[in-house]
Amino acid sequence: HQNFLHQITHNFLKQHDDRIGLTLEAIKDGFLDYLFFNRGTYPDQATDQDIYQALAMTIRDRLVQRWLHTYKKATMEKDTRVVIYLSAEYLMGPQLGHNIVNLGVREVVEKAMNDLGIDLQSVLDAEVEPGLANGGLGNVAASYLDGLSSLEVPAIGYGIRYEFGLFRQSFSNGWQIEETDKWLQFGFPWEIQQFDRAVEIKFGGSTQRVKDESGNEKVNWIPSEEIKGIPYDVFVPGYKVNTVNTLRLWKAEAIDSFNFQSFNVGDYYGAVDKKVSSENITKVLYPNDESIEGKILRLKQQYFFVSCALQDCVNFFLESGGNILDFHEKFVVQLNDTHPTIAIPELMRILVDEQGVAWDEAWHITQKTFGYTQHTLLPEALEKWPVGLLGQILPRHMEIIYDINYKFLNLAREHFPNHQEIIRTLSLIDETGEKYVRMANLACAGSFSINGVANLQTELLKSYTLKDFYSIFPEKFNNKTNGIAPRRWLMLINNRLTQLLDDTIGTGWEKDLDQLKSLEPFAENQDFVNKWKAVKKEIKNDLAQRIFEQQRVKVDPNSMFDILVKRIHEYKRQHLKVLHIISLYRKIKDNPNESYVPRTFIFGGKAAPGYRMAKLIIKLINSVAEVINNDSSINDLIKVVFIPNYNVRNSQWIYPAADLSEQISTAGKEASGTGNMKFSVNGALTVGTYDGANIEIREEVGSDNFFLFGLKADEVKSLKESGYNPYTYYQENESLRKAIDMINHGYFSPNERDLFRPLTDHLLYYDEYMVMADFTDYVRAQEEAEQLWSQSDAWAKASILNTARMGKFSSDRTVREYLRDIWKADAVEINIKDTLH
Ligand code: 4GP
Repeated sequence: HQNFLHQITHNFLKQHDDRIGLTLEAIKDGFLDYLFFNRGTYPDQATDQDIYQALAMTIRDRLVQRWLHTYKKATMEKDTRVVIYLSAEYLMGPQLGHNIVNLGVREVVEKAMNDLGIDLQSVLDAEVEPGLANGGLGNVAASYLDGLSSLEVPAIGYGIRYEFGLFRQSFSNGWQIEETDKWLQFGFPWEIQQFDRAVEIKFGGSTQRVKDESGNEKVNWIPSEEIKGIPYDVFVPGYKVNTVNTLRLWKAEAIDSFNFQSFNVGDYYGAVDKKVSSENITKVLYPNDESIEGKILRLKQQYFFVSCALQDCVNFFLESGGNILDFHEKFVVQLNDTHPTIAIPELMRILVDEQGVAWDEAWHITQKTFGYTQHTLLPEALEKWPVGLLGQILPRHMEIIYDINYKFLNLAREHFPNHQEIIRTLSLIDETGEKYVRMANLACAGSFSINGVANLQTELLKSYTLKDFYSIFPEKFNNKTNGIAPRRWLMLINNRLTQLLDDTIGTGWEKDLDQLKSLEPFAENQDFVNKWKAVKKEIKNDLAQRIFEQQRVKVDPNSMFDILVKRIHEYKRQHLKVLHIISLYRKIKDNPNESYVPRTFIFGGKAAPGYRMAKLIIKLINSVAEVINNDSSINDLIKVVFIPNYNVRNSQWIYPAADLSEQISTAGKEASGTGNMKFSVNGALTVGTYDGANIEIREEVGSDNFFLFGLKADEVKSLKESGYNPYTYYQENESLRKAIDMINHGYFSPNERDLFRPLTDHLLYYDEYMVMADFTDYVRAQEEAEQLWSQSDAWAKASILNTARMGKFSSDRTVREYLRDIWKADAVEINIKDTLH
């Protein structure tokens, strides 16, 4: 009967090809159909949102069959290995344009819209993006899913369907204001709810030792709270292949949303209370990119989604006839930083308590299942949870962690006999004061692979952060330098450059970014150089126009667009950039008759709402912008713009327009960076420190095409150890002193002179991130950039070489390395002509 129904569906699809067809007519018909029957409107009366939703549904139709085939024919099949990606964050970006590009129908869709008198770009602009991430690690999670699909490898990403994503940022009087991100307000057309795959999640209570039928001891967990996880599947299509993988995001719901006992006694609010508190778990993304210690809700979020994910994997593996002892053959589970680490004791619990697997065997399976990616070098970002809190929310997991720790420390003692101090640092439990569970230690003990995200960071992990783990398990450590998806970060966002590339070197580079190499000889071709400059100019015009529409600030597209966009954080040193701008401004004012390179400084980025210094930096940038942009005496030579609400959508206008990319973190602090790659592949030159992936970018593009400055990681360390005194730099460098004095004298805050004191005092007397020490060399690098800029052909050539030499940083390369060294999963070609059963 089931086969019969499948057959009917397939016959139906063949006859009614218009739901899956990629022809101009099919797409136009589909679109008009949705507009009328689904949105209830005529084309001439449709709002932007109607048009967006109708086109989204039309494109989604084209994904469903491919997705279903991938899921049923590849993922669920017992004998294919599936990559499972666990991440608390996914920065998916706007979906419509991306899915159109990956389906390979950009031109057809553009034409279909044109025929109907609609501008595709304005449709794309109507999308509200799912901002389910803080930044970096969510961005790579999304890129790697895209890469897995493009390489036709079956994969599932698991995460949380936050009702509210990362807050929206606006400015009031220069200060950051946070507003709720209601991204689901108009509905999200790219997901399918899967009620029948809901699972139950337990919290709290206690454990009990009981004997099973055969007299073996077993542990029962008697929870005090149970809720339901409902999955929503988001399509992840590969580029011009049939593979459409699944991003399965979980929403928390109450099991019993209505408590009738309370209701009967007239307590209506009490009755819905439980529903509200259960659903709170997936209400909002924590807006911090560092760890959020001690927040019960955050721990519940983490456990909620990993338990949903592992239960789901176990369920469909057993449904398809798998043997639980082969779990690690079927799945490899990548932990995206420490946030999903509770998956390790959770898998142990499922195997031992629910599936009756013996402890040692379960540990063997667990250790063969997990790989761990570490994304940070900031010690404060290494997550830890108070033992009391973890034990209260997850009592069974706390026992399991202690058991793991006991065995793990026995092993560690064999490596380090009589090294009590090392054993203490290796322990999964921090016992130096209040007891904590160290999630990074748990991840290292429970995974077969531990990787950093750029060479330098991996080396620093091995020699400092995870040094003792490295001496016990050197074979587990490996590096996977990050990459970015060329489809989104070049093709989609930079149509103009894409056209020029296609016309010059042909297509094919989007799947094999190394092909951009063949652009190199064109750097010597004057005709091409002129075209390159013309394209850049048009792109900068677009951004200039957007800036004017949004902020009423006129910027000159002929000026150097010097851009710093990323989270606001002291280690990323936006304040170093501000000091440079102020010193330049001072110089122009003091010497108005000299000649200067006209420059536009563009900022973007959000500060964690509780991070006061970062918020003060935002206020400073806006205040400096206010003064400079309104000072007619400098003849518009420099302008400063802070684009509010930096997100994927806004960034898509920014990266292609950059001349100079600012990657100026204190060396040894930025694990990798991926913005640096997005800029460079779009032809920006980098001014950067010897940090993270900057080092590898410079290696690739050549030191002539990169402006390096600043202390190296070991120099930062030794300067700190030898007693760093930032005040001496203030005394010795006049332009630095003048810049700081201007801030301190209230030049940028006339009504509140001391407003920025906390910032300047910190710089003068503490300066953890060595802004003062790097200032002089930073200004030197900026002057070098200005010199090259003055020879516009030489600059264009360096810009071309940046794009041409970025092949290494395709996320396809990174994903291939993960597949080769860690995941060991194969491609499975999807044939949508096959019948499904
Ligand atoms: C970020 C790192 O700060 C950044 O250097 C890296 O490029 C990115 O991960 C991706 O690997 N870390 C986070 C975080 O986003 O929350 O720790």
